[in-house]
Amino acid sequence: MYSINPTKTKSWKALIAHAETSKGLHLRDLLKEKNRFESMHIKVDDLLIFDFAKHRIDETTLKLLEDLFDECKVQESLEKQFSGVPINRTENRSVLHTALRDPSTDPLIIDGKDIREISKIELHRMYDFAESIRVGKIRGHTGKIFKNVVNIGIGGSDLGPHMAVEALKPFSNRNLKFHFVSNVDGSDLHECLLQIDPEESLFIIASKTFTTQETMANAQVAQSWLIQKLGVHDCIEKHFVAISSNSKKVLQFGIKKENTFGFWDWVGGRYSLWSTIGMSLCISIGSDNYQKFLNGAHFIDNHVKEKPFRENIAKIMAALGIWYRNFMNATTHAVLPYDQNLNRFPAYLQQADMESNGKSTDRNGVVVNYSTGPIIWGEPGTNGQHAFYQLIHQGTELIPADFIASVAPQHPLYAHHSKLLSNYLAQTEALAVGKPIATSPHKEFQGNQPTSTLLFDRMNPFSLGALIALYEHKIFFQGVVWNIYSFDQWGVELGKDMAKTILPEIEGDDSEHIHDSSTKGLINHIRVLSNKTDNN
Ligand code: G6Q
Repeated sequence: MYSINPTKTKSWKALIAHAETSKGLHLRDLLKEKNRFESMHIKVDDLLIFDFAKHRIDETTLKLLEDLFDECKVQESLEKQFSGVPINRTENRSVLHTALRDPSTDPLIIDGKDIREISKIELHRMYDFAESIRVGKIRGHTGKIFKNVVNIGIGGSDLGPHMAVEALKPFSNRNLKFHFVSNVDGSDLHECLLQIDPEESLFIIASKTFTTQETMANAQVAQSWLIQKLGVHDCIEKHFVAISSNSKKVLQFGIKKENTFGFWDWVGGRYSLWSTIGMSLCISIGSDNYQKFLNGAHFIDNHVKEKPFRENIAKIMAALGIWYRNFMNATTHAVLPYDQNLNRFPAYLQQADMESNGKSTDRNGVVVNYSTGPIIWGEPGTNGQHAFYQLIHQGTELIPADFIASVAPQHPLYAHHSKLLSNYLAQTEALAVGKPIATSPHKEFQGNQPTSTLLFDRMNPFSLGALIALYEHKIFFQGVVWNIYSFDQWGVELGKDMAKTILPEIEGDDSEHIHDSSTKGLINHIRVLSNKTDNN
């Protein structure tokens, strides 16, 4: 990968100067410009419209951001990613989740193997398995049809499938109930096991490494619970499936080869929804719909590869994020789906974005002297309107926000949908133009809060695939400009290691460990209280 310090580029310096002169811009005035909407929206077939007219930008801003992308070699980097160059340098891996959704059969060789061929074989195994579960061909140990699917996984092995199963509920097999257990807080698994009948439950153990503490702890307890409930060890064969790249560990755990679905190092955890990690989604919506989901993402892959900057939604999204983060000092970015079924989307994006671009060391190993990824947060509208929108409207922060909705509802309550959409549009208008004159200063709205509008024709497997892919590419483009490695996640390691040291101490090991005074005090407190509880 290239290593270009963005602050050294001509366009970065020009953007700093331009930001100074843009300080006086107000959306109320910008939106009065002739043809503003016409020149600042992108319509993609019958899929979606992306409106970026409600941003504190003008033609100069867009031109300078485009120059920045050119100087930072964004397009060249994208081509490297697609061609399999190991752009995840700190782990020496290619980044090819895009290949999973590409129907092409042209060989793409990574580590001596044609990954297009091997991934298609694995995806087809998943389709067959998912269909057999859906029609009741594969059943539990006592011959009962599965009614519960429990995905045990965490992080990238949970957030994607969980979000997508929720988002596509209207396309799901309603005879099946889906549960997602991720947390090592025992309540997560315990509450799930209370709800399900062991004879009718399929467990999917989703873990790329098959060593993750939380997932392994939950999988082991689920396994013992099932054996105890069904009375025979053999029941595991019928009720447990593994999704992993570590076949050795899966076998050791006791899951048979036929029930193991693989994926590979060139698919990062938080980008793995397109692989067999999507098993729960595939069972929920069926393999035809799952393929439409992949097609939607592939459609966007082509869009971002082919479209020039001004017609490229992911590039504009990325550029706007950089404009606010680096030149207007915005620290957060809100993602606000006006779609209840997308209620897990902000949480999913938090991982995708913050684990990818929450870095402060550049590609040369040097600490950066500019801001990188913002804090991503959000909740579905209209709920958020009755909670945190107050701060966006009248607080002191600049908070760019993405408003996501669909013209067609996913339910038959049409009057509700008109109400939802009127709120959706009213909020972006109110945030932009505000209300500068009111009967009291407390009732004034300054406006000038920027928003992007992503309005889909309808939410379905294809459009969900497209939506996710847009954000994936946005994240990648920003990482290129910020000159960071977006596909590693070393920041999650330290706490994990320390937890391993603290575990035996909490459990009563008396050997001396070095901790800061606060942590030591808290460990002692837990030990004292746990002893008291044990003695009662
Ligand atoms: C994602 C991360 C991380 C990972 C989880 C689960 O990009 O790598 O969130 O997905 O730690 O890991 P396993 O799938 O190996 O259990």
